[in-house]
Amino acid sequence: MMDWASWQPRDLATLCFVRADDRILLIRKKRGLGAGKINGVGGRLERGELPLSGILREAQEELGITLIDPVKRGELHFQFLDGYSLFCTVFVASRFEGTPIETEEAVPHWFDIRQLPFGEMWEDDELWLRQALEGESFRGFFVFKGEKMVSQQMEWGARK
Ligand code: 6U4
Repeated sequence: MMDWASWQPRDLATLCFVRADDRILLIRKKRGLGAGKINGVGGRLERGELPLSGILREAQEELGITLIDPVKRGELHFQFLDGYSLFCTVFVASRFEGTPIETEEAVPHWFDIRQLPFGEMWEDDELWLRQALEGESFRGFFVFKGEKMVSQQMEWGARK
């Protein structure tokens, strides 16, 4: 069993899911952790960087867009059985400036909110992404063996 109370992540990261009406902007990640998968825009924080600054930078670097209204919705705790660990702050946004472009890191794709591509996403996303898009707050605690989720625990906060 994991002792999450004393858990310390190796890295800090962010994710942002941009929702525009019934569509959501996702990326196919070209490199790094989860390369090939579809996910929100995001990545690891630089040393000393705050989550909000990090997600603004990643949206610029990965897609060439400027997020206008990212709001924090959740916190994800990932322990990998090889020893790696990652804490991720999840944002939802509804406005941005610019046009999403393919970069060296990502290819942008719009999806209908009723047809999210869970089969191509990290396994935990199906446990919280719909709720996050509806404005719920959450914390998730996950153990992964490689790309396979081997345990999960969710905590829910107030609906906006
Ligand atoms: P580099 O290659 O250093 O630019 P960077 O974009 O900083 O990479 P990277 O690629 O290591 O970060 O990936 C971290 C990203 O992966 C974060 O946005 C969170 C995401 N991520 C990792 N495990 C995840 C999981 N189980 N579920 C999920 N996102 C996950 O939804």
